[in-house]
Amino acid sequence: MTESSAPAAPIRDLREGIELLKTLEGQFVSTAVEVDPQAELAGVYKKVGAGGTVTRPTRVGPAMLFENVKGYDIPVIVGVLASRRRIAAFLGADEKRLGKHMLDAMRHAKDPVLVDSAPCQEVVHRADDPDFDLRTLLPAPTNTPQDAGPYFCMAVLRGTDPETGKHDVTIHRLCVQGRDELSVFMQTGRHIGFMYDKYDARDEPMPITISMGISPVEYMAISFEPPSTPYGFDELEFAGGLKGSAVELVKAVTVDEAALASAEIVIEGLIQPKTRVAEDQHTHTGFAMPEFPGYDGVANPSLPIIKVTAVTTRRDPILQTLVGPGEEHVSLAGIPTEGSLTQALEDALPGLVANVYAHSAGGGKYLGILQIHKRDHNDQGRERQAALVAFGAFPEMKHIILVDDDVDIFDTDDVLWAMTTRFQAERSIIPIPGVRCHPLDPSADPDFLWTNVDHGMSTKVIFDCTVPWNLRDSFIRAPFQDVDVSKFLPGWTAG
Ligand SMILES: [Mn+2]
Repeated sequence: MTESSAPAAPIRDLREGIELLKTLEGQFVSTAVEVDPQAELAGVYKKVGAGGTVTRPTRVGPAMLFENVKGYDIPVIVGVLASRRRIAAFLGADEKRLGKHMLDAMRHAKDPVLVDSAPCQEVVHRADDPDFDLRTLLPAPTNTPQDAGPYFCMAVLRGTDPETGKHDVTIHRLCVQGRDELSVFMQTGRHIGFMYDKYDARDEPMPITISMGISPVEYMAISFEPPSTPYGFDELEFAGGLKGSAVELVKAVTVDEAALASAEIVIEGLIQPKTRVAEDQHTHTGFAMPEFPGYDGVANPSLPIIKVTAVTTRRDPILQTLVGPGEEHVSLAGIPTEGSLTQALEDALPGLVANVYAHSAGGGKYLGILQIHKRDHNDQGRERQAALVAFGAFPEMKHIILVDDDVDIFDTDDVLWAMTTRFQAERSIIPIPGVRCHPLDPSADPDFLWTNVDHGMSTKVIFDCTVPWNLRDSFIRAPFQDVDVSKFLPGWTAG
């Protein structure tokens, strides 16, 4: 793998990101036709560009701005990060080396800085104003008609550990529950949730800021998860590395916490101790919203409540959202996964793994494709060791496909070609039964397979589609001449 260099992103915030997309062919569309934020908006974008694991038909398409949202003055943008091409443009990086680029950023981390004033506080709506109502102020969409309620899906929570003073930023799903109330789902082990547990035990409210519509570059950085970003590691330092300049924070107006200065919209509030509500308390649908594996999540029966104290915005703010289990989730989950896997594999087996793709079909978590560079007969069998390292680094990884370095890991046709012509099931499938994987995979259940003694257990599998070293001469692809097509078709670009 190549030398580490300091990344520098060409954009500072969402608006510069949108302007950049407008200069790229096929990466941005907008509509002035009125759209209902309840299910209709997501229904439109599912067809236009959601991609990922959503119900077909879908595709990877442009980001989309809905200028005219029924009942609201605020437009909604969706799908900003729902394509590797766009993310590469935002980061100033090679589309096929995003994981590596993320890793380089981690080596150039920068402390965030506090600024005195920020555009995200140009307009202030205080919750103690009797006219304040979240439900009419911000166009939170639902993804499907059976969602528990309207959700903020790109909500970056920032909190502080009451004992250590360390900070964390994490995206959590927030469901609107009333004029000044949001429920917050924090999966066990997530860092903001760990902090909240400490406040909860002390019976104290936890100050929180919720930044939305932040710089796309910042969104990518804060999506890194453990083990790459252990508890106490402020992901905003890493975001500074990815931007090439320090992330700017601004003190909240009504709570003792800071928000991201680049945000379009900030919600300030206090997570209440000792209080829990059912996520679908008003709708009783039984469902939350679509999860990344492509199925609807179950409404949580017992979630903490955020009492909102203020909403601050830019002038003419834009609300940013995503469509459930689409390509945007794959980007946010999978590209950081690729960065972490790249690191773990290079540490364990230097030079063996040429590239890594956390494939869309697994939501960026369940399915990994490793491109293996066998150098001599000693590397025969090390490809399987690489798969074991990847499983070790990411417990949520279920299927790993190994291919040679003449296969394009981002071209699923090519990967399936390798799985067809460089694969004999009896020697090429390596199942590892009875491993705890991820509870949102519905097949990870004893009813599906008896060796799954508990829900969340799976058979991990290595699909070794690499050519055995001693047979390599029989597997040389037909050798076409390499030509410069732009000589024949001016302006032609690959892909
Ligand atoms: Mn964290």
